[in-house]
Order: sequence, then C-alpha cells, then structure tokens
Amino acid sequence: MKKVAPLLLSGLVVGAGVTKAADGVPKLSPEEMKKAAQLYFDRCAGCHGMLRGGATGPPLKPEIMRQRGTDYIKWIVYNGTPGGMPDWGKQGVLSKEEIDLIAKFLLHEPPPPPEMSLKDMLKTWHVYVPPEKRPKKPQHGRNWKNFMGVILRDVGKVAIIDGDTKELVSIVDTGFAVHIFRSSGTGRYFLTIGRDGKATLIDLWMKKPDKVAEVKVCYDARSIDTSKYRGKKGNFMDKLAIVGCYWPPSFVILDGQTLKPLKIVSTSSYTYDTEEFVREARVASIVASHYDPAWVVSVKETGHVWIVDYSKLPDVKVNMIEAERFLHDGGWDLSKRYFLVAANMRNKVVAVDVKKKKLVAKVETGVKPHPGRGANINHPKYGPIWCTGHIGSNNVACIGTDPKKHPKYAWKVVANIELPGPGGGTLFIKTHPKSKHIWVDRPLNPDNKLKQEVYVIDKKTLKVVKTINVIEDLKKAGYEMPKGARIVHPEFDMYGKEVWISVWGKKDQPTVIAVYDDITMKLKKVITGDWVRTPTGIFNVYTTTRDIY
Ligand code: DHE
Repeated sequence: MKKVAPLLLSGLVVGAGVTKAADGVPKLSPEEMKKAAQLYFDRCAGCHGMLRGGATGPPLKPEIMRQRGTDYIKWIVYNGTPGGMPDWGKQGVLSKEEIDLIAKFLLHEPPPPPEMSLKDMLKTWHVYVPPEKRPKKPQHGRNWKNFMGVILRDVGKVAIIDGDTKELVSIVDTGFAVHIFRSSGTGRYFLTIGRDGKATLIDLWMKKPDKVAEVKVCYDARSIDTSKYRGKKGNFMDKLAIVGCYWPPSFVILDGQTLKPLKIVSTSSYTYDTEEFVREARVASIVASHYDPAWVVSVKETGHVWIVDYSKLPDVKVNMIEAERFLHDGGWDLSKRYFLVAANMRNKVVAVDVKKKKLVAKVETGVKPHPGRGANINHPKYGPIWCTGHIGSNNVACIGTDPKKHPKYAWKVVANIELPGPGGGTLFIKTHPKSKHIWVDRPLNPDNKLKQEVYVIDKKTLKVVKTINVIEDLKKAGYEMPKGARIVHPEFDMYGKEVWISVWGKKDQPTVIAVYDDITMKLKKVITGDWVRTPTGIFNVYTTTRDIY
C-alpha cells in the first residue's frame, strides 16, 4: 500500500488517501496520476462513475481492466462503440498520449474522492446582490419570458439572448461546464449547475441580467431545480432550490433567494433489487412538482425515485419508490402527475405516479433511452403520450400516459418512429403545445452526416416528415462550420413558432445558434459572434418555468 498525494480536479481533491499498488501494473508518477485523474473526471466519470462502478457506461474496475489489457482499452477510447461510448481519439478530443495514460490509470485502483461538509460549502457561498437590493420590477423593456439561456460549455459561461429580437442581452461567468439551466417558479431567475457542482442564480430583471448569488455544493453535479409549489400547503415559489450531486452522492437544499446551503441529504443507499450497498448512488434528474411541495429525485445506481417533501424544513420526508437501476434523465407527462425517467442501461422508461407516490410501469422502449425531459403530445387516437429518443437505437418511442381515459394505450409503446440511417445517437427531443412537430437531434451518432441532422416528426401521423442537415443549411447561408461540429438540443421559443438549435464545436472556434421556423422548417436566423463557443443546452424561460415540452 502506498500513500498518494492529494490531487486537484477543478476544485476536487482526489487521492488524499491510500491507493493499492498492484503487481505488474505500470507505475504512474504523481504528475501522471494527477493528469490521468483529471482526464478521467472530465471525460469518463459521468458515465462510468468516480469509483468506476458503472452506470450509463459499464464498470471499469481495475480487476476487469487488467483482464482486458491496455491495447483493448486504448482501442475503445480511440474508436468508441455503437452503444454510445464516444470516439474520443477519432474526434481529436484526447491525444494518443492521453489515451495511453488513461489506459494505464484504469489498471490502478480509483483514487478516493473527498467528502464535502456544510462548512466547506459556506466558504464558497457568495451573494453578489442581496434580495432587498434587487429590482422590484424588470429594469429593461424586454420580453424576459422569451429569453433564451444558452450554455457556452467549455468557456465556463452562459449567454442570455432576447428570443424576440435575437440580441445578446448578457454573458454571465458561471464556471466550469454548466450542464443545465432551470427557471425559478416565477421565471424571474435562471439557475445553472456546473459539472463542478457550482450553482449560480441569475436575475433576469436586472438591466443587464447577471448572477446575484453562487455556491459550490459538490465536486461533480448535473441537476438543479427550484420549489414550484404555491397552494394550500404554503407558497414556496422561488423560496428553495435543490442541487443533485454526482459526488459526493447527495442532494443539497438551498435558499432560493440567496443559494445559502441549508441541508445535505446523502443518497448512498441499497440497490432496490439486490439490496447491495452503493456508496456512489448519484443524483441524476430532478423535477419540481407543481401540485405538491415536493421534488422528484432520481437516484441513479440504486434505482429508486425519491419523492422529497420540502414543506417542513429542516425535516424532509422522503418516499423511496422502487423503480429500475441506472436512472438518468426524465420529465413530466402532459398532466404533470406522472414522472417518466430513463433507466438507460436497462433500455426502459419508468413511470412514477407522483400523486399516489407509487411506481406505475416499466416500459421497454429501445436501446438506451435518452429523453432529456421528453416530448408530450395530445394525440387524437392515443390521447396524451410522451416520447423519447435513444442513444443506442434509431427510434423515437412514444408511450401512452393516460390510464383514465385511454387505458388501452397507457404505459404501452404506441408508436415506434424510425429515424433514417443506422444507429441512435439522439440526446434530446422537444415539442411545444402550439407546434405540430417534434424536433429530434442525433449528436452522438458516430456518422459525421447523421450527427449534423435534426428530424422533424409530425405529431399526428407520428412519422418523420423532414430531415434537416443543419450544417449544410448553414453552409448555403454562408456559414462554414468547423469539421466535426454536431447539432444538439432543439428548444422552442415561448410561442412555439421557432426552434433554436446549438452547433456544438470546440472552444477555439466560434460556431452558431441556428433558429428554424417551425412551420416552414427553414433556417430563419443565425445567431453568431466571437462569443458563441461550444453552445450546448438552450432553455426558454417561459417553457422551462412551466415544464412545457
Ligand atoms: Fe447531460 C441533462 C447527466 C452528458 C447536456 N444530463 C442531464 C441530466 C443528467 C445528465 C442526470 C438530467 C438533469 C435534470 O433534468 O435534472 N449528461 C449526464 C451525464 O452523466 C453524461 C452522460 C456524461 C457527463 O459526464 O456529463 C452527460 N449532457 C452530456 C453531454 O455530453 C451534453 C450534451 C453536453 C455537456 O454538457 O456535457 C449534455 N444534459 C445536457 C443537457 C441536459 C442534460 C443540455 C438538459 C436537457 C433538458 O432539456 O432538460
């Protein structure tokens, strides 16, 4: 056994403990260990876990890796797999040397990641503008409900764009790789969460929207939401926020106005089926109920959906619903009573009745469902249905969600819509009640052409009515995009008339946000500038506040 020096990963100190030196395993110097741990954290931990127990990707425990050998590991990391493992080498994201290093790193025990206390969180907590100094009404004449928040992933910023005029309103420094935006219950605040666990509160009523508070509550995170309930049990609008952490595996409840951390709840627990303890039981998606003072929290590795009642803080009441393992992303059905979440390594979507606090169905949909929050349709034959795309298969599956009026179709796949060309690669799918269409992306498809495409599905016929190659459209309009750029995250404006799409490139070269007309399906406007670097998720205030998708 040997003691290794603490390593710093975007503020995360790992290896401040003891790791095993195994016989015959190539040694790594402290510098190499530090570099490899950082690369692993940046590119691999999200899918395979910090402790490498596996989730969206398979487990990478040293005993398995030593059997496979470094040549095998290097090949996979370079070429990717059809199941969704990115081709990091081919894409040029990881160099040959970096892949060599990762292959050796995986033969070693994972360095132990650190814990984080409330005291640690408070040290990172800043209120830039206290609530009493914030404007009482919007300080600009803009239609802030149609603002679009755009993540500029690799430059550590987000952009706020006026959806009506398409003007850039503000760029806010948020820190490392913001993953998602969510809107507060009133819509006045945008909240972001970075992969580094830093939450940021942005006030859209300021003359130039800017961050008013921030705090780092974990070392690795993906989800954030706010309290959206106003009713008999109290008015919680904009009062609380919640961050879901990958590491330490937990959720943290914050004051919604200042982001002061109030309560930490560990999610390390036992798997729902085999009752084995999982230290790395990470929080994946979170949604806020509109009808109860509750958040719905997906605990990835144990396979539980937790319904967390926040009305009696500092006490929280948790209902643990046994669902399915490796929960990932999900959203509400049309009625907002049912939460549908992908158990992606089980090729299933799980439906939970949040009102009755029970599991209602597990539905097989395709290989690695990845809905984002999904797309809801009120279909003339099937009634309300919810649709998802897939990382590993070329289908969009729609599930009936109305057991009362359409029991024949409830919790069954009522449509399986085939996308053109082989393989999956879809990450996000979006619609709007005013639109006749669903828009689907495919950024993880290994084929260069397919990852540039979006597909428009007719909500009535449930057929693909148009394939759009966004990169080609941009070329025709005079915008040459960098090689390898992929198309990601369609998002409707508040009126359901436009679809905004990110062209995701590398940070050294600006790309664009392409705005399409939903009716004509034609490129309508190109938003660009030196600041448009690595745009990923796009979020409209109006639809995000109301959970319209
Ligand atoms: Fe995401 C949603 C986790 C890779 C962009 N992503 C989510 C959610 C989770 C998650 C748990 C649901 C949050 C919620 O609703 O509360 N994402 C992960 C990963 O673990 C994974 C696979 C690997 C990683 O290391 O992060 C991963 N995600 C990606 C990407 O590569 C994307 C495209 C760009 C990026 O930032 O890395 C990406 N994820 C997004 C976006 C959403 C998201 C834009 C929100 C979609 C929505 O419409 O709500």
